Amino acid sequence: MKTGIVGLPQVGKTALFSMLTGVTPVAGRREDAVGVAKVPDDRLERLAELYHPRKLTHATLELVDVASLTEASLRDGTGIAELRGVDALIHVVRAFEDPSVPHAGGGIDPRRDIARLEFDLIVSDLGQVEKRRERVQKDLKKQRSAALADEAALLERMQAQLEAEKPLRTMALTAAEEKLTRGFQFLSQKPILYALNVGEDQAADLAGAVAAADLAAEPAPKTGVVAVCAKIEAEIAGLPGEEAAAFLASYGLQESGLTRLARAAYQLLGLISFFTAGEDECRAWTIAAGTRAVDAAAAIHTDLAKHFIRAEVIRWDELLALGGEAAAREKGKLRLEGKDYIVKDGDVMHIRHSG
Ligand SMILES: Nc1nc2c(ncn2[C@@H]2O[C@H](COP(=O)(O)OP(=O)(O)OP(=O)(O)O)[C@@H](O)[C@H]2O)c(=O)[nH]1
Ligand SMILES: [Mg+2]
Repeated sequence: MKTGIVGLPQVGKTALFSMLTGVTPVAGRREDAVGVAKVPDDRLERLAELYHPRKLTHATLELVDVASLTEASLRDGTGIAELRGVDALIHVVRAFEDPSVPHAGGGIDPRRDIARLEFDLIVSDLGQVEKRRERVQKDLKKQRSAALADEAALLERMQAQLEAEKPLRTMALTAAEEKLTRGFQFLSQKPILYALNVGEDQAADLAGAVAAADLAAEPAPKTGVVAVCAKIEAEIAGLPGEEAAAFLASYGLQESGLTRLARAAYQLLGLISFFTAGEDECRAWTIAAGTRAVDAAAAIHTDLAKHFIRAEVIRWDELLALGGEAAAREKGKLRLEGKDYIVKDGDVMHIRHSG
């Protein structure tokens, strides 16, 4: 999953990116910085304690810190266009007070900043819709086709939505329409996670910070909110697990920002994790909620799907409670599921195959 970090200048985008990925982009760079964050997963760690695997593989979240996102490029739209290829956006919104760090809009006002960036997404999409509409109308004059007429009608609705300054993500689309729009990679259609970058003084009460920013009530479709303190995350970045936990606790935090951010992103995108576990490797796999066992097997390896016989399935905590696969099998607790079984978050699966 690829997510793009957006936001107004000097809100902590790069700080957050570095903390999540461990990558420090060169100052003044021209290229986008791309990094991979390991998705923290306590369940996977616990499975690893049971198996002592040679290899432990977490799920990952790919992040892009867009270099061209400046005050000027936001104005002319060029910075924003870089983001078309991502699955979701993380909008870093400034909530921390610091007179030494200039703030584009003046004082702290998350709602204003969100509206402002949303407007840039909308303008960028509107340009695309208008261009495509012209093209389709020209083609329709040459040759009437049902597909083109459908597209023209949809584009007209989209244009009206955008002209009313509403993002495309709130528009109700049929599955067919959704598919039709996919190729355009519209920005205001992408799910968006607002990452409220709070000051250290607000860290102990993140829910309070979200409420204070007026972001708690009535979440819009395909949006999510998570509060993080980039400053604190920076301090724990390189610390061993226990020290990091103690440091977080000293601020009244139970989990790292990455843990909360990853959870919010999974929820927003409708993603879940299942595990494969053994002495060789314990590993977390990311799939869409509602995925069938045979398709989950394909996420591991296409051959596994092709030669799929059955999946042996047990919930991660049941497996731990029983003390391992052998005991689970003996007690008949390993369920045998077929291709159409809908994989659940936290399932540990072993795919039996004939390949
Ligand atoms: N006090 C405080 N300062 C922060 C926090 N997060 C970031 N900063 C500071 O804000 C400044 C801007 O941070 P960046 O991460 O460079 O922000 P950015 O959004 O990438 O900025 P541009 O790429 O220039 O638009 C830096 O001096 C950071 O140290 C925070 O949580 N608290
Ligand atoms: Mg930056």
